[in-house]
Amino acid sequence: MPRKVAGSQNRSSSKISNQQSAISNPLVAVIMGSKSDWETMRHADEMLTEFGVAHECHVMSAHRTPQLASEFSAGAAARGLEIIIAAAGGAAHLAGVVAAHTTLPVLGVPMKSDALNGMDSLLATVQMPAGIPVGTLAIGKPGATNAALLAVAILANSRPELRIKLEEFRKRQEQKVRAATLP
Ligand code: AIR
Repeated sequence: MPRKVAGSQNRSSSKISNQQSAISNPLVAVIMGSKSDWETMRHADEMLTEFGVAHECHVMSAHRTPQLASEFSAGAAARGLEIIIAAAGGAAHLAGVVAAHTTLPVLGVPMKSDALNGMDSLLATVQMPAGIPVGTLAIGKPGATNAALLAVAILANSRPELRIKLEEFRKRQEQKVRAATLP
């Protein structure tokens, strides 16, 4: 399976590859329906890396690799994963299918699509039937970034060091906005 594994101690330098790194206990999986989603989803990868959260990235599709998607999500909790970030575009069913196979929190990121600018992805991801939730983020890069930040916030509930990092991140962000000057 195309994959990339990263963690606080040893970050794989490859983008999406078949290599495995020494990190054996990822807490977050970032999965996406196509390699073409990587340009957007690398922002989730980068944010998780910034916070030192061990994570892995894979390509899998609810439609093109349905068995892989269901096996991956059904086995995710047993492997120690705590959160799955799932991105797809168009008929974006990946997050919903994954959520159907696991009780782990699933954060959905709708990809911007050529045909409908991501509205199709957004509606396909967000409109889940009651009983199987997908926490849906914004379309595209803001959604990718915020999915990682939300994953950090969830993990921080039981990891005080992550809570401190998150508070520091917010402070730096606020300082940047306060210091902004207009031309
Ligand atoms: N996709 C892949 N399998 C099912 C879906 N919905 C999505 C991908 C990508 C879009 O289809 O997540 O956003 C286009 O994929 P590709 O591979 O044609 O570039």
